[in-house]
Amino acid sequence: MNDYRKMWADLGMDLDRHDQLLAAIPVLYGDTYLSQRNRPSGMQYFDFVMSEIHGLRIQELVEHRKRGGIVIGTYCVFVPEDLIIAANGVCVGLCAGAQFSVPDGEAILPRNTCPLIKSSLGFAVNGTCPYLKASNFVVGETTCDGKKEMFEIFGDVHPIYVMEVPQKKTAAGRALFLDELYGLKKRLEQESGVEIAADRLAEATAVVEGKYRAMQRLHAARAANPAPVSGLDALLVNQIAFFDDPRRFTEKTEDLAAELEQRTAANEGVASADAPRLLMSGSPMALPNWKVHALVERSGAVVVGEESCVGSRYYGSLSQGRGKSLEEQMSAIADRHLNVHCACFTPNNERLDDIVALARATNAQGVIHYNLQFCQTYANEAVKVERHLAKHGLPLLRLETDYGEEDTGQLQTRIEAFLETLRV
Ligand code: BJ8
Repeated sequence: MNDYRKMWADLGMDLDRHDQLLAAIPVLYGDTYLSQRNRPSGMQYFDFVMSEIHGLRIQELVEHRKRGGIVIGTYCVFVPEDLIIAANGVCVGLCAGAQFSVPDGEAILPRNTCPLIKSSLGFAVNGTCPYLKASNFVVGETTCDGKKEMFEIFGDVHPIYVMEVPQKKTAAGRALFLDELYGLKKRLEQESGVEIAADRLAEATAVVEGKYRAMQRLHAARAANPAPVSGLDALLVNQIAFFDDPRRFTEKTEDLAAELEQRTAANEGVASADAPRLLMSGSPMALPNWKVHALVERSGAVVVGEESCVGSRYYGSLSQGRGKSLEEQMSAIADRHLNVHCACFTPNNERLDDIVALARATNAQGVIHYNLQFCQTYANEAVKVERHLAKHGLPLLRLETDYGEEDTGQLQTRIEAFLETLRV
């Protein structure tokens, strides 16, 4: 790796704490990723991205800002990337999946808060997230109560703009969301000095949806048996999608998907054809949260899909019938995002159908409902998920965990017991 210390210092980072973080990542990555066998060669690019996660990509962001562009941080798939790109912006999903920053979050927030929220705030205050430091401002959202309250505290540390996301999929909810998108558009135009005109937005949407299409192709390739790629590797691609250059990411993901299709044609896979196949569903797994995928795959099963915002909820929906005018495009973007079936909505029965459809399409034999500890929205919705999957004859294992390692033995035991029931 090049020496980026001057860049990090110029960004105002805490270099000593950051050294601790950087020392931990390669060990975790090596143990989790590089120990896997028979990985597709297309994963080399994503390994490279990880090796430069706080280096080369941050340098690109810094240079983009020097050229007059803006960098916007986000925590939720309800923030449309194409609006940001159309304002000469780069959209980066921010660090929120590491135990490293949880104690910093817990120094401020109650401990019985979702780890994603504690990790986000922890990174904001501990000076170790260069993506946040490189950003002009962050766009937060009113999806869940814990997040929206945290964003008020976050605003003391870094500029933040909070957009409202409705809780019901009604005409009034849609009108509110569309109005919020116009508010965000105006804020982005103020920051960048760039007018988001119809032609700029159309081009940006083509870039973003090109990325979603590539991810859909990768997703489709995972339906093959034997699985041509591990769930861990596919999860990593889904995580990197949030901060990599979208055009480069699309090209590399298409290459990877093509390689997986060739593997399938040659009947080649990373697991045996009789390995249990599982769909993961529930709270998002932000980088570097690989915990449950790793436990599942070390137990001899393979994860074949993620019904998650770091998964199908992110790339599953494309804008439909997009017209040329700005108004038509904004409307189509609103509809694309309201098609994300997050548990913050009530009712949210579409998600129940999505899980069954995804399990069928990926040839999964069972579903793991993954819940971040203290994430009430997904925990309570899991009751309906359980009833719905039972009606469809799909076995379900509900897990609740945080980013720590204390419960891995217990989780492993429960996962292995679940896999036994699938094998008989
Ligand atoms: S669209 S899932 S990314 S809000 S922060 S709800 S884990 S308690 S992240 Fe999300 Fe947008 Fe919905 Fe997706 Fe639970 Fe934690 Fe809240 Fe969370």
